[in-house]
Amino acid sequence: MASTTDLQTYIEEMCARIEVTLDALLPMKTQNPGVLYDSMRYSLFAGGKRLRPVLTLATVEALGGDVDAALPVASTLEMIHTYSLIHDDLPCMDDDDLRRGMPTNHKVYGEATALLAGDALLTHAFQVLGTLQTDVAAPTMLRIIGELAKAAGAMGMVAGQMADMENEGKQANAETLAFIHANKTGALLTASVRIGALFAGAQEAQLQALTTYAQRIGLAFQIQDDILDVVGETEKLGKVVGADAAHAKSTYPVLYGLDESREMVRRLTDEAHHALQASDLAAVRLHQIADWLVSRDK
Ligand code: GRG
Repeated sequence: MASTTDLQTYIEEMCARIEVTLDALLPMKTQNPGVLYDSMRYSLFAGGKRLRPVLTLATVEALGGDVDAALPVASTLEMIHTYSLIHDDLPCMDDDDLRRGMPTNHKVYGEATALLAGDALLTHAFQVLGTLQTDVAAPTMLRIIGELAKAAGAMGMVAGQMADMENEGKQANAETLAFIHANKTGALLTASVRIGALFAGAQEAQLQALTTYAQRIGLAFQIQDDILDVVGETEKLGKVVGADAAHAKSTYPVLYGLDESREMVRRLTDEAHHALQASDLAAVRLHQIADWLVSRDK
């Protein structure tokens, strides 16, 4: 069985292939208007973890599918993720100046260009899927396109973002918080796995098991992110930040406390492992990714 050290190498190798694919899928840097393509590429190549496409490719691999052929499909997940971050940082949303330690897109290119770069990345993902030359049957590609649209739009990420905004400045209840996380972050992560599964021709039972895996790691990832936020804030302020929270936003640590949140992360990760075990898939990488996501410290 591959070790965790191997996982780092695996992720680096997958990321390198994803970079090359993204670069090839966005060749328009020489086209007009250049500033739009510069702005799209600025955020797309700004050092993200590439978690979503890595999940897609690891799922394809677990099912014995063609990882090379899946690269363009996996890359569309990163385009949509990048669009969501550009828009999320805009003054009308989170109004952030920095992302991954660099000036946000609108700080470099201005609000209007950042808005359009996000729109263009979202649309480009569907252009890539709709024009892809592939051996995968057309009905399956249509299902993949539908999955991605559902996860990104008003039945997924956009709904989660909207609910999050509606609850700004107040603590959401458990049900609302679960809705926000399942949609804002969970939907695209789940789609990353499901799309890999569909591309590789998963049986319905395998698809169900992989969906459960993805939902559990999606929520664990988000709770871990909230925990890291609280811990980071505590370190910054040099004191313990309690349930009153340094943030006026809804999070698991604020609602449940740090200890219970950590316990939830453990439980969800266990459930993710069990879902894979029950499905009889040789999914070493997916197991490792589940552990990596919740052991990360940034
Ligand atoms: C604007 C429609 C619209 C949606 C925005 C995903 C999202 C919704 C906002 C991102 C804001 C945020 C901090 C969400 C929490 C989930 C999260 C940790 C996202 C960052 O994902 P990573 O860690 O990012 O995969 P990298 O930088 O590695 O690409």
